[in-house]
Amino acid sequence: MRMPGRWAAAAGVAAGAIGIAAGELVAGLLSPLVSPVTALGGVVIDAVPPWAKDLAIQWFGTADKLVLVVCIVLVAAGLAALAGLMERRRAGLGLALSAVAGAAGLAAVLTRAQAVPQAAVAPVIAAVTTMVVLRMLVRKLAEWVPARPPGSREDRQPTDQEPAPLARRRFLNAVALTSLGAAVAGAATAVVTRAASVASGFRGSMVLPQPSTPPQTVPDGAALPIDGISPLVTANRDFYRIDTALAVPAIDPSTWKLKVTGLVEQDLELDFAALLSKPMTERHITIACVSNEVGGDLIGNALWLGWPVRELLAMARPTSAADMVLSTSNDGWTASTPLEALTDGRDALLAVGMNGEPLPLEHGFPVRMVVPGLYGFVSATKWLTELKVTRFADEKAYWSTRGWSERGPVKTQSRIDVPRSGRSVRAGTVQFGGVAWAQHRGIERVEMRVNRGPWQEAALAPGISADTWYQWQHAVDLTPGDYEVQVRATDASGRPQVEERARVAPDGATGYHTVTIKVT
Ligand SMILES: Nc1nc2c(c(=O)[nH]1)N[C@H]1C(S)=C(S)[C@@H](COP(=O)(O)O)O[C@H]1N2
Ligand SMILES: [Mo]
Repeated sequence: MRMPGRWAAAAGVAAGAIGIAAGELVAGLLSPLVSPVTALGGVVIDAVPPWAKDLAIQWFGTADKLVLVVCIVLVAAGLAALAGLMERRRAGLGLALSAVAGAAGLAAVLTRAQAVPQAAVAPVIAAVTTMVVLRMLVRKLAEWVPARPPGSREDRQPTDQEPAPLARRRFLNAVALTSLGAAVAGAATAVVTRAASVASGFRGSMVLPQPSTPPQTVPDGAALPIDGISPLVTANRDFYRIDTALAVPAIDPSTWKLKVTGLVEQDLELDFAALLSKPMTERHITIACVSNEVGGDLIGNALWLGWPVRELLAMARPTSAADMVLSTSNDGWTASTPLEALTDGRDALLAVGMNGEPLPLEHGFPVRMVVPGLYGFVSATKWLTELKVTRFADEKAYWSTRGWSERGPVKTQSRIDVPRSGRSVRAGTVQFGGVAWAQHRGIERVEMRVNRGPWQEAALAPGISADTWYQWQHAVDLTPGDYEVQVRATDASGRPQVEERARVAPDGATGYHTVTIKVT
């Protein structure tokens, strides 16, 4: 690319950067839950085909959002550079592209679940700022390097008579100032959104109520002393995170409300103070993602504090036609949970606490659902705002409209945590260990086999309850060589884990976790 072209592209990027930064700053002040960038990202997330979600999780794990943000930045930079080039070619062309991008941002912002009318201001500010700055920069560039006159093949180079050095300096200064302005606006946005979440959150100062139904005691021996085995209870900072929220919803608990609607005799509305005053139950419950591959780590066990959903539903009194509860989050995500799983006496909770702390923002603050025995995509709604009592025949949840099943009972699974696959270990007695789960049914037996030999029963640690995972261990004497080791579990109703391999879509993976190790 010739030099003036490069500078036109740079002018476009600088103009786009300051425009986007200005838009994000205005959004941070006016509509903290929805900004042009997060709204466009949300549209992309909702629009990508279901297999792409799996691929993203497979390739990037829980860093998939970071990757998306990087992609958005790259696309925005590319478009901005293009706008710069177009504007240099013909005044107005680059402005038109900026206006189209702004209109896309406006449409995205207004169609998000968190949309508020004032959210429309940010994309307008972004587009107008970009256009004004772009025009100004391209005009300064033309003063330095006049665009080619019609019919000529080359940009005209400055001649001795023209005050090129001065014009050049003016243009470069303008680009530098614009970039500085973008950086300042970006930093201000970070401060403003931070302040908003701190102000709205007051999560830090929140005191959790005491449970009137305290947790089951963890039986002796439930946590095995094996190096590298998954801890029996997963620390909050290590807990897997899966959701469609590009920006974590920062919800002010003092304005939070939960609505109960649909096929009920009594519509209800509950605020946070009312929820906290209810008799709380505290329970260890293991939750897992349907996208968890065999041997994967999209699963965790935490101590959840909450009010049983069945108590709330009992007040609303579902009609006999209902068979499902569609839960909705602040950001418009939905899950379809069988009504029965919420009323059959299991500890399905409106959770406010996780491992003795208020819910972390990314795990659903201030309130989420946790339902033993169901995958997260049909039960574990974070940033919960509504429970609509309805019928499977009438409503479909977020992932069910994208090729996943409507119901998601957890499949019995087991995992070898140590030794890790691919590791070398010393010949002699080799200690194997891991976890097995079949939430709400419980685990009865875990077996291991080496090189497809006979299944050997492993030592199964006592579980905290049928709703949590169990640790297991098994030691075998191995001589030097390569080994393939497999594990399988049987649930407490006597049903063995399914051997046949199935992919995660549409309702959860099956197959035996298989590791290969080298014994030296
Ligand atoms: N609001 C909202 N809640 C959600 C999701 C989501 O995308 N949005 N994802 C669900 C899925 S698929 C899973 S597996 C669990 C994960 O919960 P965690 O991130 O706290 O581990 O949250 C569920 N709740
Ligand atoms: Mo999930």
